[in-house]
Amino acid sequence: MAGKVKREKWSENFSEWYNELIETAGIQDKRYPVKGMNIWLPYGLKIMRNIERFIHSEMERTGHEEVLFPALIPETEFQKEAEHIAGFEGEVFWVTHAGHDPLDIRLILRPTSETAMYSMFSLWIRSHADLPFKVYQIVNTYRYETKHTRPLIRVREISRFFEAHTAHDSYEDAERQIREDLEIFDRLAKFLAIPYIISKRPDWDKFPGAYYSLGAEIMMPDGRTLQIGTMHNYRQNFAKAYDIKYETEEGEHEYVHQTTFGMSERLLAAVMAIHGDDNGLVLPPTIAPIQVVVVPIPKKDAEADVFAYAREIAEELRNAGIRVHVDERDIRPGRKYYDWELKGVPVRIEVGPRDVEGRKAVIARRDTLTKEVVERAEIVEAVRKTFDGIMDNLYNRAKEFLESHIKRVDTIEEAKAVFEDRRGIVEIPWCGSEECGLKMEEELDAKMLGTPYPEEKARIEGKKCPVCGREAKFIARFARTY
Ligand code: 5CA
Ligand code: ZN
Repeated sequence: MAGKVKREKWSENFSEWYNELIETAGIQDKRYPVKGMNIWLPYGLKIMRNIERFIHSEMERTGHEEVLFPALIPETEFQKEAEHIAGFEGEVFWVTHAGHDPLDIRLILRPTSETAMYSMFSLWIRSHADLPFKVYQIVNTYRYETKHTRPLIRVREISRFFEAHTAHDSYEDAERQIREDLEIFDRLAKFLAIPYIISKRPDWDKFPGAYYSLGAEIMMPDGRTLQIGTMHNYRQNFAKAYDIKYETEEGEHEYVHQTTFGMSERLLAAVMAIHGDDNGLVLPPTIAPIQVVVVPIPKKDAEADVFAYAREIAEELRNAGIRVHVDERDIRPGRKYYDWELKGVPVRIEVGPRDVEGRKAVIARRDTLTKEVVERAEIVEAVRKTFDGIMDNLYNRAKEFLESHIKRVDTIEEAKAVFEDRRGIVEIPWCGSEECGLKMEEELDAKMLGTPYPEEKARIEGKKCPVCGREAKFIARFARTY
């Protein structure tokens, strides 16, 4: 119950809560003198690295190889795929000079790496034996975002941009890749205890140059959605522009089919927003730099025993592979609790003279703010069980929140009422025409996320499009978005 009261305030002032917590929890410093570019602080970077360690292991598991491309792309390469340029030209930073001289061929700072990678793919990919070809990198990319910038969420230097790029001998194999991306994404989401939905973007909002795009969205505390991952099937669009061909077994030369899969530090923003509460961060134990903090509560003049006991417990946990820290600072315990709660440490162990005597310890959970007394001899088991309990609780309460924010409606009036009330995602029948889709976006002052994916989930019968009155073919999702 205590936890619930706290989370209400978090949901009322989410935007301010978030901006403040980024700094107070030691994630980023926003005072760097370039708008939309922030500094990673050690604690924030450690959390992000733990997220990325999981991504690297997933890439390894699925046979993607890591590469690193330069950040600068010649204008001439950038301009090879028409839709891609049209989509990005208003968003790129240019390098026009070197020293005192203007460059003959101007350079752009990559907003994403298709146009950096694909002329090289055309040199590397020769035969069907080279396919499927699967690479990825985690790099900084640059986008001159014109919407309101926000740390981790909408930045102009995306400093932890993950991008996987693949090439295939057929459309079917590229489709298989998209299914693999979805599986990787699902495993990552479980690792972060984040429930999400997948939508197929409408044609007018797909990635520039893509045949189709899928987006993964989460529900933020204020009822707006945040896209935290995308998968795109390019078909042969880029292969034709960059001349990426392979020789078939029969000796024919065919263009490859390509896909990409992208994510960023928005993943960390999602973790902060979804699991956090009024006391600060709540980190899933999977990514917490410190999983357990041990706080000794010594009595005056009898400190040695309590400190020794605390260190002994920490040592045992460390040997069991748990990331643990003993807070031996000379300040009041209440002050220590406050600090570690703010930083989202999943488990706190409190030990005092009576615990030393009775061979016990107190385990405090960050997610529920509840305490439990455990036997000293069972400490490792108890901590592990608590971690599992935290992962389940974080996931379940977030899933309940997401599901309670998705509303099926039949009319524009009902949809409007949802956005006036608690926001969330509206699912409404749609004939499939761009005209009606755009009209609904305008009427609702919301964005169409797209249709539920996989496609079987998007089909409906017996309903009418609320704009034109024709038979509805799909369910379309609308939301106010970040
Ligand atoms: N080339 C494709 C796939 S790698 C691509 O760039 N797709 S994207 O534009 O959708 O970006 C991939 C992911 O990067 C998005 O899903 C989002 O999570 C993240 N992202 C995009 N723009 C920003 C931004 N300005 N700040 C933070 N993260 C961003
Ligand atoms: Zn219609």
